[in-house]
Amino acid sequence: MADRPALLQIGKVLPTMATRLDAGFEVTVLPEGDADFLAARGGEFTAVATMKGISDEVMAALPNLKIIASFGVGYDSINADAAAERGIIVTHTPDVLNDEVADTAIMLWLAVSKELVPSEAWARSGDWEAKGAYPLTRSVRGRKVGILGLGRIGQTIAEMCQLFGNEVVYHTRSEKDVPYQYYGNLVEMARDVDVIFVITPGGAATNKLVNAQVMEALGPEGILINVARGTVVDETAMIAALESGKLGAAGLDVFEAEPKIPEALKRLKNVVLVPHIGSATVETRDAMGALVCDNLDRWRENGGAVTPVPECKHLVT
Ligand code: A2R
Repeated sequence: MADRPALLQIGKVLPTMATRLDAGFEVTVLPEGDADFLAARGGEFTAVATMKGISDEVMAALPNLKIIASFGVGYDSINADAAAERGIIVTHTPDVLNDEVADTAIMLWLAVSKELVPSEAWARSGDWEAKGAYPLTRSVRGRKVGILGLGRIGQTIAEMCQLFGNEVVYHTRSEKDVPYQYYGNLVEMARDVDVIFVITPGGAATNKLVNAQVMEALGPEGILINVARGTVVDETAMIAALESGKLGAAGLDVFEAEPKIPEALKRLKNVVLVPHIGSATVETRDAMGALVCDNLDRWRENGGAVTPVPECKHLVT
């Protein structure tokens, strides 16, 4: 392997990452809108560092590619099966963001239940003086919580819910060895809980998993929190359910066509919307960036990787 392998950078990296990438690699940033670039130079690159996935077209234009180091735990914007077939290792950044994303999920739940946004507006606008105390809100204490996707982040959310005295139940494809009740059927779980936290991966297998039936089962008092991917929830059905009151409220960090958010969703009062900030703190993003670089450095040193995605584990010795 070359001392300083040629690395293609897709998207903007953090300053701490740029320093480390430059130390070990000959870095070229993929120019946007330059159709000729890959045809001319695609063969040079053996490594990719990406902040925003990689399209099938770009992957196909890199015939000598050996590793794709991706920033983030979700890698639904990378065809990992196709990469594995070509012997390309895909890596991601699990675990280092569990606490941050769980914090964001709990923040959204608290903000929705305790009506942070409208009550803050009440304080600022002078309504408090003019109209008196803000109407009573709902407590998160003692609620029954359903977690859709009890993986690394889902389990962290479950642990945080212990602090509020919540009973936690969950739905996944396979039952886990955990002290929480398992539901094999998502609609049945939705019927039994006060809130659902959505924290599965994105991609085809989970597309619109939370459909109208699930949201209606969650009900007029129910709360939906999505910190996974916008695609996991049927957004059109969610807007209809929130508008009609069939679903009580929602706290959303992710959207189907983000950064676009449907106007109908923005108009709703029973939602809290944040711009995909799940893991977006200085501390956690630095930790994620460091793990991207750790993966690339390991590969440069011995062809391995620290955190390959499951589809590519067999490529790493
Ligand atoms: O289904 P299982 O037994 O493989 O459990 C996984 C669950 N899951 C699903 N649950 C229901 N229906 C599905 N079609 C389905 N597919 C996967 O989601 C597992 O319990 C959980 C994913 O856990 P981890 O792989 O540990 O992911 P992590 O680190 O918690 O992150 C979850 C997602 C990322 O993929 C990003 O999209 C987002 O959070 O940041």
